[in-house]
Amino acid sequence: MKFINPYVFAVATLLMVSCSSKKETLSLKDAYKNDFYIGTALSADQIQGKNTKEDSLIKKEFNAITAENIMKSMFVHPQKDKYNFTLADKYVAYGEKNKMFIHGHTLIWHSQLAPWMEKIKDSTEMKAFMKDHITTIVSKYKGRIGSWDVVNEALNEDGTLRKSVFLNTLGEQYLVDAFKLAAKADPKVDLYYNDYNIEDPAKRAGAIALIKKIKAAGGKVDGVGIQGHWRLASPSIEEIEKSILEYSALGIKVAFTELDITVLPNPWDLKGADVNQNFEGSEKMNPYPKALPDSIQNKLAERYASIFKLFLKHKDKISRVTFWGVHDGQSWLNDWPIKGRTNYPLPFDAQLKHKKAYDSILQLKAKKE
Ligand code: 9MR
Repeated sequence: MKFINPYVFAVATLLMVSCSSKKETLSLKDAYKNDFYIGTALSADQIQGKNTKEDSLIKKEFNAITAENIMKSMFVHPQKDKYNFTLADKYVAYGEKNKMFIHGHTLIWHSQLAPWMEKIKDSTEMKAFMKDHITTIVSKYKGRIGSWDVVNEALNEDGTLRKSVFLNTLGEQYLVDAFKLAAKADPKVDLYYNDYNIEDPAKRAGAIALIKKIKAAGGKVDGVGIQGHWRLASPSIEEIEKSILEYSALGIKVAFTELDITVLPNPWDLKGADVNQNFEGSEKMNPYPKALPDSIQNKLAERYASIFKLFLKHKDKISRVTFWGVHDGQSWLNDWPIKGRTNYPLPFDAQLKHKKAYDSILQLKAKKE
């Protein structure tokens, strides 16, 4: 038998191991580490690490987190004089333990309000609520949370202000007040305005006007959160690019905060269809209950690739890209706008296996570096 130098053998083995482990540890967060944070939204179970497989996937792939629900007002502030921070504390501790960027979602939002908040009718009471709510929560996590969605979804599709309980009681001043209160409670934390469809021209113009007004009135706005609940064919890359450019021209950061791409038919796209019609249980509206056909899997991968290609082009303007959920099985899009469907909007499937979309996002970096 030929003599093998044990030293050469050891080095070769080491090299093989390190190469293969390098391949194995390749992840979204590592691939994009010099570009922007890659985040995910965590459910209450994920915050508590209940599923070990999901937990290792989260730690491997993501370096930023958002609480999908547990920081919303109905959960943290269920009664006027009562806060419940049990899960929020666990969420922040989870991020710290894993050295992740921690985002706060969300302070002022018309949805998922506690019932007592819905009953607020006058400006004095609403002012007191906002002061107490924002100051208590932001101060509690001062220095530990990196950014907050201060106001969420204040706009209608045409760019006008949504008639929320906040607008009805305080007028548009509530927007300025919210940002001022948050900055006072933690002067260093980044403050965002977060909304969906604000890459569409009319709503985008409304968002730009709103951010300018808040800033002109002395509010601190550090960034805009474009949620990114998108479709395979829309919005166009051109509109997304225009949005990145126009928002960053305001001197603020751009984050994509709730990215997912639905592959299912939308009842509102069916021209002439009655949206009140009951689509639940309809096979036509739930075409892939068992698996996603390759042709659509490929389309999803191509769509993610073109979106991330654009993000990379503007990485100097983008602070964070967060997927709305860890895997397809968790996505809110399985139940909206029609309950009980099977959707495939994320880079990981319901079995936690990475999809072609994941590969296409990683591939962009492999080509570059
Ligand atoms: O994903 C969230 C879902 O579990 C909740 O039921 C829903 C309640 O409104 O909120 C979802 O998250 C929303 C986010 O907080 C704000 N932007 C839109 C998201 C999808 O509805």
